[in-house]
Amino acid sequence: MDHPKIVDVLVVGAGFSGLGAAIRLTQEGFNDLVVLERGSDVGGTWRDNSYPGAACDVPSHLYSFSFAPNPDWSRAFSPQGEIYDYIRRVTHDAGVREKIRFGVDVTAVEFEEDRGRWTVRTSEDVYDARVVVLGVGALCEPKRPDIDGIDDFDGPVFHTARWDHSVTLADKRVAVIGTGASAIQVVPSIAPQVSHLDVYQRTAPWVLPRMDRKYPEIERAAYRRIPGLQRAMRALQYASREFQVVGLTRTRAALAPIKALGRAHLAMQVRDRRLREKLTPTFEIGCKRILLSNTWYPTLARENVDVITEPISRVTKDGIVTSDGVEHPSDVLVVATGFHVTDSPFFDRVRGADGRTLADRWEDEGMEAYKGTTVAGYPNLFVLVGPATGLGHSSMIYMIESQLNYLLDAMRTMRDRELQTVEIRRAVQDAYNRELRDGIGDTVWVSGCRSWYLDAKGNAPAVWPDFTFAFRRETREFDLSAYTRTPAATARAGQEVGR
Ligand code: N01
Repeated sequence: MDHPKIVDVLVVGAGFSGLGAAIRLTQEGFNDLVVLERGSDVGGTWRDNSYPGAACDVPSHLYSFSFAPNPDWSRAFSPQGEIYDYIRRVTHDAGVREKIRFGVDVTAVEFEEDRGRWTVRTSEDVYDARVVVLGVGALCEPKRPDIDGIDDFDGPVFHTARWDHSVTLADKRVAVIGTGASAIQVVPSIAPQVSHLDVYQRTAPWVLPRMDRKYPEIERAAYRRIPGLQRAMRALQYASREFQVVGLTRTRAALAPIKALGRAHLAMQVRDRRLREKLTPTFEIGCKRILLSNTWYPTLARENVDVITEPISRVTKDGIVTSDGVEHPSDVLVVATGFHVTDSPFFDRVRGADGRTLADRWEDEGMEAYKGTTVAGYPNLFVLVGPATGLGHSSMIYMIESQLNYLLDAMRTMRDRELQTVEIRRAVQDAYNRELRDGIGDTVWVSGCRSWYLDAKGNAPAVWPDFTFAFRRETREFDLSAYTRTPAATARAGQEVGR
């Protein structure tokens, strides 16, 4: 075997989180860094989710890096292509593209305790790294539904996050399974071209009006020219979103106006009583991500669209059979069934100091980390978009930037104190998570719905249960006293300090 490539920091993934890490680290002088990306371009989820209608449901000025504002967003909610272009431009402008190795699949990330370093195996080379930053994202591994017969379907079957652009939908009978954030963007976009569309709904989502608008040139010019204006707009968007946290985590009554808006939106857009009943949510608003669309309900009321609420029994080669025995013929099957979040296959590839994978650890003990970022038993590993960082109401980029502050301060601390490794103390991590769990019991996310925030045991380890500024505050500085550490000079002997 060839000698491993030695690198100080290895980042896995070139989506928002991995790129953010690469940019901030190189800006701070941590230049001995490589980013491994399995795809052929940057962009992560914004590269992969190219389905018709893909767009962001967080306002553009907020859904961007604070260090790379874009006055040229074309509208309040950016379409996927514009966000993808933004990520590519930011990568280029920051000069980090040359740090990225594309088409490299990371197959194993293993900590070697005697050396205090990580061995990272890939489809190409082996790397030997001091620090590993996981930027693989939470919504990156499509979850295909486990439905009897689905592999025997005669026509194309694809997930929204792996849209097959070679398939023509015009004049076809199409089935879409799922009614989450992806489905409600796809369905209105394809309904006008297909001959018939069946939408399989297991749970009716809460859908609110989408306050989207084009930004006229004069407004964009103002963002370019008036100092602080764009920042003020971002702050306004942030504050209006953050207000929801009161209802989501503390006072359910604060959700009442949002709920009333959702009910009114449905009543105004769907005249047919039977359809309206089907589309009326039966769970607490906010328990699943609140969806935004002005076109979802009118599309479901179209002549060529049926909403099917009978559970799916099986897929045949010609279509879908529901529990009432009816076979619904289809030419194309689109699965909009979400992602492996708490059970991402990538966790199987990461082995800590005791040889256990993150997948095993998190399956047995729950998906837990410290401040969403570091994990006991996995020294010098920084997980971006890790446990308890997920949001439904605001921008994940805000959470990522908070984690980057923590990462950067950890790197500076290790450099200044000449440390080889830092590892969160188990007791500190446990206490931190006990507090999180105590807080989550009162939140809306555990009020009885099914969502990607929850794990198989019904706990909600993926979601941040507080104001996002509270997370920003707790990740501002790296708290070295919570960590055991090994000094650089003695790492090879496995000596520890700070216990
Ligand atoms: O996935 P989901 P998504 N049989 O998990 C249904 C982000 N996002 O891709 O509700 C039948 O939300 C499932 O039914 P139920 C955003 O964070 C952001 O839509 O579990 N149905 C549900 O309806 C979002 O939260 C944007 O009963 C099955 C759907 O499939 C996250 O991605 C845009 C089924 C899955 O919904 C995921 O959204 C798009 C089965 N076997 C996505 N299995 C932005 O704008 C699952 N379902 C930023």
